[in-house]
Amino acid sequence: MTTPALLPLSGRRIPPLNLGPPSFPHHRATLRLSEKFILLLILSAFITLCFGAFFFLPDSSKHKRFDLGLEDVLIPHVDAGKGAKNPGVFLIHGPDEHRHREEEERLRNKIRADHEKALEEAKEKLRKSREEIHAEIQTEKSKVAQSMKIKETRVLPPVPVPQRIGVSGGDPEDTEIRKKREKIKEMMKHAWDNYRTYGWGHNELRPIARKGHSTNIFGSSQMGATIVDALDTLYIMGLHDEFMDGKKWIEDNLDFSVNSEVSVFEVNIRFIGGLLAAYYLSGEEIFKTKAVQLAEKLLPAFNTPTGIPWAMVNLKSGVGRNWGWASAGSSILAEFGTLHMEFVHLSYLTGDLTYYKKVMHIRKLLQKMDRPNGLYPNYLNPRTGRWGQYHTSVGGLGDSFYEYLLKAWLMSDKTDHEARRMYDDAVEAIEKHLIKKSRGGLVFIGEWKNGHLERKMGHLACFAGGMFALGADGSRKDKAGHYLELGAEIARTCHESYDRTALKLGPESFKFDGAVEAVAVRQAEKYYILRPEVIETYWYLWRFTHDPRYRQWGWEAALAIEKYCRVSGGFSGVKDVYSLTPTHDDVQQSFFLAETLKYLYLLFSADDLLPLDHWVFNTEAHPLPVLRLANTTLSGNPAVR
Ligand code: DMJ
Repeated sequence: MTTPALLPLSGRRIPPLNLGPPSFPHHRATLRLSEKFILLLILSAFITLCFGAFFFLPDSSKHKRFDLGLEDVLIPHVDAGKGAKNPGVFLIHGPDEHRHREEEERLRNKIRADHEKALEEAKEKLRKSREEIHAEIQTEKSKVAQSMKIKETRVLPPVPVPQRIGVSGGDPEDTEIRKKREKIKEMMKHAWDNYRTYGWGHNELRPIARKGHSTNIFGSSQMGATIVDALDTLYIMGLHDEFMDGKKWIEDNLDFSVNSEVSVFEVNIRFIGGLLAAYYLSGEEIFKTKAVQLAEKLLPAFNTPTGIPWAMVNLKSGVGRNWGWASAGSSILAEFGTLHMEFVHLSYLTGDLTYYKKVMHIRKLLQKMDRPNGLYPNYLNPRTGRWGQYHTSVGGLGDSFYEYLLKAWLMSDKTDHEARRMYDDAVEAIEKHLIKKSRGGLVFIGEWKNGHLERKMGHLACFAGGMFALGADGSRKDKAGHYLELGAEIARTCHESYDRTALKLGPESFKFDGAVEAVAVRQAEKYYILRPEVIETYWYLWRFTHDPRYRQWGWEAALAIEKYCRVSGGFSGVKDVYSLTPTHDDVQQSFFLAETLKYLYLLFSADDLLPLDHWVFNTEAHPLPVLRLANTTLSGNPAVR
């Protein structure tokens, strides 16, 4: 790079005024006054001429083009505009020239200095030993770890905590009902105590082998899934010693800085949901702190080209990926669509809108997409933003997405109209294309696969009975009665799926094909793994109708669980509900304590325990309070609107 010669504005040279000592002193004394006067006159005429020449030059001569030849040091001219062809050519306005020259010089010096500094640093590095370099890297690492720790232990802003309404009590008046409720509490104690003895700290329990158990959804680490999932059930049942025991384990052991790949959905609904519910019920800060620490670890899962999160994320590295079996690398509707409730609460509690924005982005993206027959396919590719296989279900892979649309509306104190609209549209399409009546008069929800309806309903889809009942109030065209009735029909069908088995426990999935109604056909669909959905639906229907049949059906299920799933080391799933000599699968699922036993307990409690106008249950049965934001904001801070 060469510095261009800088020329004066006019291009002429002005002879310097000699104000110094006279150049011909020997004449000085001899000059007379008149001569001095004439000289002065000539001088002033000359100055006037120069001055005039400067002012009367044509305007264009004031602008001079300079080709700086500096492609990398650009001081764009204000008039250059977007279409300027040669960014190296500058138009320099007269009065600005000096400033530009200085700026140019400054930049050049800075570049030179930076280069020299980088060179020095590189030389310095080369002189260092491997050990020294290694030590430096370690120091840098611990600095980063330290700053992350500070972030982890940071004090969260105080926000108005919603009132803890109906967090205990609910004693039923009827003695018979009270006894049943006591029995459910005893079952909870049996499940918890055995986990405490044989599986403490592990994710789940093997009640027959009497040891810890885990699956890939929890990653490779012992994160005490059962403890976190069970906390709120223990709390509402008044099992306070057990609750405090769980709290202590969480305080001392629950650590998310582990090299472990977990399911974003499962960790969100069980851990974040469980911790948030424990916080709102008990008011203990530790649960909120842990929920936020974990949520921060999940955020890298959203780093995809579309913002649709990966199904799994490594809690340490933040690397995400999808399940190998999910339609050509797709993310799953029921997974990325079941984050809203927890993430809205996280933003509320932290004052950090990041969580809220992540889930709203998902919603906006879904709204823009075409939906075949108005139905949402279960698979969406997070790289391309396109649907994967056209498979729609209200059971597995789709279920809780619909549930969260409705619950987003309820949780917002019925102000999130967009969510309600999306729920109503989705339910209308589901009713039109997926809900059918069998020959024997049972209403079921089928699955849409590549253009045809499969007449099969999963145990998971049985939750929809409760969802339709919960969404009845506020439905379009005042169809509340219709949706309550639809919920009741689904409850009846799911009860039939239980009643038509040997164990009075429902299979994983059942068919409606010719003479086959509400019965599993394939061996691989005959298992019952302590799932809650049918009992969940009984409970919602009970709350809205107080029809005693729901308590009766719930009790039948409780007795069957007690009879066929209870073992001395806890509770286990069974492999074939049509066989009177059941084989156990030897797994006590964490959702048995979080959901199944909680819904049973609520079914035999009075309605003032966790009233539905104040609490909304996440898909893992963790109650989160309705956020009434009229006097505050989502970030909890009245100043941030
Ligand atoms: C639970 O983890 C949740 O209810 C989820 O939404 C689906 N299934 C299991 C229990 O069956």
